[in-house]
Amino acid sequence: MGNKRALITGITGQDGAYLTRFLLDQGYEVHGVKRHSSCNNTQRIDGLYGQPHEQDAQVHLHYGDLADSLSMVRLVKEIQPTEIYNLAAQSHVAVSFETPEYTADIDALGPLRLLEAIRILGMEKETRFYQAATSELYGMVQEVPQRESTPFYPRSPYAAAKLYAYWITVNYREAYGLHASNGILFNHESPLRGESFITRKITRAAAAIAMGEQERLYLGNLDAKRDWGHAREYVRGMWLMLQQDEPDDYVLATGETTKVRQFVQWAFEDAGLPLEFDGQGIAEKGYCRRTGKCLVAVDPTYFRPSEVDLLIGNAGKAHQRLGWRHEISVRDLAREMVAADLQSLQLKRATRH
Ligand code: NDP
Ligand code: GDR
Repeated sequence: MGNKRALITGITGQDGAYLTRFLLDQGYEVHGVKRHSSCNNTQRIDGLYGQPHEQDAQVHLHYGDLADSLSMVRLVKEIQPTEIYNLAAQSHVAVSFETPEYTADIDALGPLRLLEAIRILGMEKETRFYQAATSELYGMVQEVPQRESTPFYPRSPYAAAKLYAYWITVNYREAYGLHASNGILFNHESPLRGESFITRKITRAAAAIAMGEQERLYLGNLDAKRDWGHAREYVRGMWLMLQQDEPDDYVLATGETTKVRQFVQWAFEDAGLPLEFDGQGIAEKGYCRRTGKCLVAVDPTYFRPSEVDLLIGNAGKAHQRLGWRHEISVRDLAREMVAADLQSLQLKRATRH
């Protein structure tokens, strides 16, 4: 395929930002869908996109919304992308319990709208499609480690919506011959991770407490286990899926699982505040410093109505067929995130004085 032109929905999110950089390095012209917002929501990609009057800009932003099929059809028609990466979603599992209908509209019907846009415009042969599927599909443990053939058992409105998205992507591939692939990605994090997801919530708080700007961190279930990788490495896997002759579905994961409470301990250690578990049970006493000051406590309001207890992925198929492998360990990921949060607080403080 000559003249590579990508359309990224969710370009303003964590993965959108890393994928944009990656595709620019590969020589792509990148188009992204952004939503209107009362506040600037393009911080993660500021500096990458050009102004409309700049002829040689390689990143172009367009207003649109996955809830608005007309805007999707119009953008696909105008841009004529060779690849579409559907990363846009209401991506917060806990929030999906509060906004189940909206989550279904964006996360389930959104991909359908894009797939149908490709079909309506007769672009089945020109446009390849990536769907951001998720390890949340596995939900209640059926088999470990989880791989492509593991049965799904969604445990949230988010996961149920993504289940529809997964199958509609498979269906359009089988029914209409679209080059459409699902990336079943396990959790991936970075310094650009949204601030209400657990890893970033922890690293930001560890940095803020170390700098004397926060007293305590409140969390929910500390016993959940996640397979955490680095977002920078995972976007390459997305791209590799679309470079294959045949479309298919792939797990991307590290194969290592870590408890939330372990990540807490690493992050506070990296911020210079090693914690001691008091042995009494975290729910009662929390994590404390030797001085007895309690820095991390459990607030049951963060518990979910139904939880995914254990995720650990087997990315063997991606290793074999895509040549994809992760390199960054979860321990190094925690270190990088804490360092970035400390640096950003130090910068803020320096500009305040
Ligand atoms: P983020 O929450 O960081 O980004 C989500 C993006 O979707 C943002 O750009 C957001 O825009 C956009 N968006 C939300 N609603 C709409 C809408 N109605 N119309 C258009 N755009 C919308 O998510 P991540 O980057 O972490 O994840 C990317 C995708 O991968 C998501 O689909 C997520 O569900 C999925 N996923 C993520 C994993 C992870 O660990 N990060 C693992 C597996 C799957 P705005 O900035 O305006 O809010
Ligand atoms: P997850 O990520 O639900 O796996 O979905 P999140 O970081 O929100 O939660 C991970 C685990 O930590 C527990 N937890 C808390 N979570 C949050 N956000 N805040 C808390 O205070 C807290 N305390 C404990 C959770 O209960 C959970 O077990 C992410 C998203 O990026 C999805 O879009 C993606 O599909 C999946 O990863 C794979």
